Amino acid sequence: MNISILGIPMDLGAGRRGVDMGPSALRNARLAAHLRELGHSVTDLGDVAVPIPETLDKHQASGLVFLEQIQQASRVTAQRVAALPPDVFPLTMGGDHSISMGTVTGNALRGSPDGVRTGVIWVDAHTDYNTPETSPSGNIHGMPVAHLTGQGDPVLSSLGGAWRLRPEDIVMIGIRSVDRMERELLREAGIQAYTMKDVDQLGMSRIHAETMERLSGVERLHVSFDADALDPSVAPGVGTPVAGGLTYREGHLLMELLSESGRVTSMDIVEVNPILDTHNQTAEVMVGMAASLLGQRIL
Ligand code: HAR
Ligand code: MN
Ligand code: MN
Ligand code: MN
Repeated sequence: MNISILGIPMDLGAGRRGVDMGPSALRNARLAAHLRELGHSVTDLGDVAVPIPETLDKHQASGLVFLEQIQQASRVTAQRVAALPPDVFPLTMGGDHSISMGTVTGNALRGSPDGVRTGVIWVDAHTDYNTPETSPSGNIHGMPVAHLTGQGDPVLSSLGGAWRLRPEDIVMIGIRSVDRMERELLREAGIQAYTMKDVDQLGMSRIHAETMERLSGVERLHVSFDADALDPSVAPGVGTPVAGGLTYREGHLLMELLSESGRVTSMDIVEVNPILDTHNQTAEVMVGMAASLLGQRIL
């Protein structure tokens, strides 16, 4: 397979600095080399330009933190991804989770200006379904799924023109932190979310099977993997750790089963924060997750 790696060193959507160094940490963990060992042809496209927060005025007219800069970087990200040839597997690296507004949109628009039906598997401790009205923090990395489905601020929800991610084409896995009003919005939209209770009770194998069944009608399938889905003991280098997350093996099993399905067409790795990490452990773990999704087998 032809894999294109693209970094989006964005931390404007998060409440603390450091995830802008995620792409460097993942490159340092030899992401491309690991994928080449699996037989893939890998091209590193470098990084999208993202402004440095200290150079910006935090409080803008819109009220949303760094709205204009995030919109601009998301637009460029979507264009870069949409321009990739259809046979390429885009592997996009954050950065905070706001980058997925651009990556998912770009993947849906690849080779088709109106966008094609795209499913999203959102692996995360959080549902990232706040709107500017419901967000307790104002941080845009808590809002990308809402914007992809056409809600929230029109500046962000119109990135893909008329294309929208359908709520029934989203499956969330690993969930254990949801804000009160965000929960209401999720219920109204009917989004399928597997909490950690579901992971404990059903097991990852059954969750994978149900996910594939639910997303059987989509043409493309994007995996958006937030490192904080994993337990903080496995992935300590994240800005918003939440106890009780996916084990190392639950993460790998999901990636291995998705790989076997042969249906995944793109992936994000987001929220790796090297400042909070120990010896780049979290980037190393996430490189392993990408390798499992892209064909690494134990035997
Ligand atoms: N729900 C909280 C908020 O909206 C925190 C969510 C953002 N944290 C993430 N995203 N890492 O997954 O502010
Ligand atoms: Mn290694
Ligand atoms: Mn997230
Ligand atoms: Mn998260």
